[in-house]
Amino acid sequence: MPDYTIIYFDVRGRMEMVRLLLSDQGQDWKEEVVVFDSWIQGDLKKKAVFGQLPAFRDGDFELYQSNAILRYLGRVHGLYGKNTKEAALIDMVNDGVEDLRVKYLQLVYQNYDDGKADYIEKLPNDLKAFEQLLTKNGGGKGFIVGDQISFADYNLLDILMNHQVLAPNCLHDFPMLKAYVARVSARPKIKSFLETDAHKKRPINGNGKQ
Ligand code: 0HH
Repeated sequence: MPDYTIIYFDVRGRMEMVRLLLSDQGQDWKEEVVVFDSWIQGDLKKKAVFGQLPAFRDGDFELYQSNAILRYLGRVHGLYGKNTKEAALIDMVNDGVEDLRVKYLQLVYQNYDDGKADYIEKLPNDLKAFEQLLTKNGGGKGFIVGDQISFADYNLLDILMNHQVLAPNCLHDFPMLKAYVARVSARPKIKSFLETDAHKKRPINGNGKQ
C-alpha cells in the first residue's frame, strides 16, 4: 500500500483534484496541514523546491508542483490514457484547466470584488472549449479523453465545481459539461469523499472568497 502525504495549507486550492483522484482510486493518504503563521516564519518555504506549496510525498519520494503531482499519480494509477496520443490529449486538457485555474486564482486573490462580474461574463469563452472537447469525445457521455477516467478528469471536475460555487448557473448553456459534473461527481467513491466533513469544511480558497 502506498504511503501518501499531502503537505499544504488548509484549503482545497491546488490539491482537491488530487484528493478526488486518490479517493476515486481507493487510496488513503495523510494530510500535513501547514498553518500560515508557521509558513511565514520561512523555514518550510526555504525547504520547498520553488518556495511554495503544495508538496506530496510517496514514502521517501517528495514532489512539488500540483500538476507534476497529478501526472505522477496519473502514471502510477493508470490514469494517463491508453496510448501516447491519448496521453498528449490528456496533457492538452490539463494545461487548459491550468490556464483557467490561473485566471480563477487571479480573480479570487487579486480582484474579486471589482472583477467578478466581468469574469463571469467572459467565462463562457473558457468553458466552451471543454464543452466542445467533451462532445467530440464519443458524444460527450463519458470522460474528457478516451473511454476511461484520467487525471485531467479530476482536475476538470474540481475547477468546474469551483466555478459552480462562483457562478451557480455557469454551466446552464453547456449541457454536456453540466451532465459531466453530475456524472463524475456521482461516482461512488467521489460522492462519498464529497460528503465528508474533511472536504465540506475545507475552504476552497485561503481568503474566504469563493
Ligand atoms: N505552480 C505551483 C503549483 O501548481 C503554484 C503553487 C502556489 O501558487 O503547485 N502555491 C501557493 C499556495 S496555492 C503558495 O505556496 C494558493 C492557496 C493559497 C492559500 C494560502 C493561505 C492559507 C491560509 C490557511 N503560496 C505561498 C507563498 O508563495 O509563499
